[in-house]
Amino acid sequence: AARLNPLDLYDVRSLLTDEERMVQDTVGRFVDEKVLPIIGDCFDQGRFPAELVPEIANLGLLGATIPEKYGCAGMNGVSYGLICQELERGDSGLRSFASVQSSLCMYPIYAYGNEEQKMQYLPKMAAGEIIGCFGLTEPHGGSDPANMKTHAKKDGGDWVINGAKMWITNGNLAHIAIVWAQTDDGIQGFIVPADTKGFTAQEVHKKMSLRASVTSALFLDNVRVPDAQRLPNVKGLKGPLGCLTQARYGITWGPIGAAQACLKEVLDYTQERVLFGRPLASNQAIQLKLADMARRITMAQLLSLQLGRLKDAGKMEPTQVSLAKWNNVRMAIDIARDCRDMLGGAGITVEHSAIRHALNLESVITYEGTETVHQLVVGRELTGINAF
Ligand code: TGC
Ligand code: FAD
Repeated sequence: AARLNPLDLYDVRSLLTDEERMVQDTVGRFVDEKVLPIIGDCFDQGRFPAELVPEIANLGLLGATIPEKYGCAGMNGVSYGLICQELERGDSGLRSFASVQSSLCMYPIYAYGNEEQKMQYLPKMAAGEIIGCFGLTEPHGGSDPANMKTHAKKDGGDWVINGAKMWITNGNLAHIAIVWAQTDDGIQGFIVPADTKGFTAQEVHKKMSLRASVTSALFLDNVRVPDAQRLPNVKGLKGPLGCLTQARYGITWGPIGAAQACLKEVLDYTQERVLFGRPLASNQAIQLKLADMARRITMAQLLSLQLGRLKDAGKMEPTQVSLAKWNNVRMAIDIARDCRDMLGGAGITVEHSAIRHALNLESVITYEGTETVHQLVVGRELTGINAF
């Protein structure tokens, strides 16, 4: 009898269009050929593989859902999700790079920028020639961005920005930063070129997670930008939160890839490793764990796909994104930790991927809204009571 695909027990792939399958296969090949051979060493060395950016751009993976008019691929939301899933099957750091560039930097320019800003930045960002970072979180508390201290003051035709941002992905790689700042008119977004006087990025070292990704602090000391650098079409916290909804949507898909990588690894390992005279996989205690992983991956796949279909129909709600981000990252981190355990001692080095994924997912469960934040968003939806 034909065996089911252990990484896709419900044949979720059959629910994809030909075009979506093609996107998945193209990114999957790239990850198999270019990412997997180097990524353990990148993590070990604390190095982001910047040499992969041109190919990621050539494949159309940056700003993939933005229309072709702006040099982008014009794909649908499900395809963007599949891109995230395949990249994170490689490493969460690589998916982070793509999430930030696409959803947190290109999306706000596309959604809140004027035509000149879109033409100036989007084609070069799609080509990977301009890299962006997104500065919302501040050192005193990321979960409550409404309480930001960074502020921008109007001075003639310019804005003068002061403040600090913390834990910023791509910070030291970026040519531009999307900086969110308090103004007399509420929170507004600014496109700040990284070479502007008074702007500095300082890389965060000693990370035990997302080691193949650049994370930085940003400092803005009387940074002066013309009004033309302000994103004119949004004011208030809903500006940055609207970007987060896009990125979080992609993050619901990414950890499915990480979990699949871990499951595949232990399926191979437990069949080959012989203990007590039989393959590890023939023990009930092992099979229960493997079966439970397949169950949780399957549920996450169906959740993200339906979320993507809602998104492409223009019906996706932020609460639905919160539920899926919470569920799918929790699913993946639990699987990665269990897989690490099933590899025994071999599971503690980067020769196997489980520990790398498990450690990466410690960031993924924290960033883009912690697990608790997302649980409280769902609780608020159910009860109508704001418990933050
Ligand atoms: P609240 O009163 O709920 O909302 C303020 C305004 O925003 C609107 N809104 C949203 N709009 C779009 N998408 C969403 N998800 C939205 N959620 C809320 C809302 O309708 C309202 O609009 P209006 O017109 O009425 O003003 O705001 P709150 O202060 O109560 O905050 C709620 C809370 C806690 C959920 C929010 O602050 C939050 O999400 N906190 C977590 C912050 C966070 O996720 N930071 C992430 C930083 S970026 C990052 O981590 C990148 S890592 C990426 C990588 O490397 O891959
Ligand atoms: P805090 O907000 O201080 O939270 C601490 C703890 O308190 C958490 O467990 C939280 O769940 C809990 N908590 C908070 N509020 C409540 C409550 N009301 N009730 C109960 N518990 C609560 N930010 C950006 O802007 N741009 C980026 O590119 C970016 N990249 C990142 C990359 C990495 C690797 C990491 C680790 C973070 C990144 N972040 C980025 C920041 C990230 O979004 C924040 O770390 C996150 O939002 C949490 O903020 P915090 O770290 O200040 O924790």
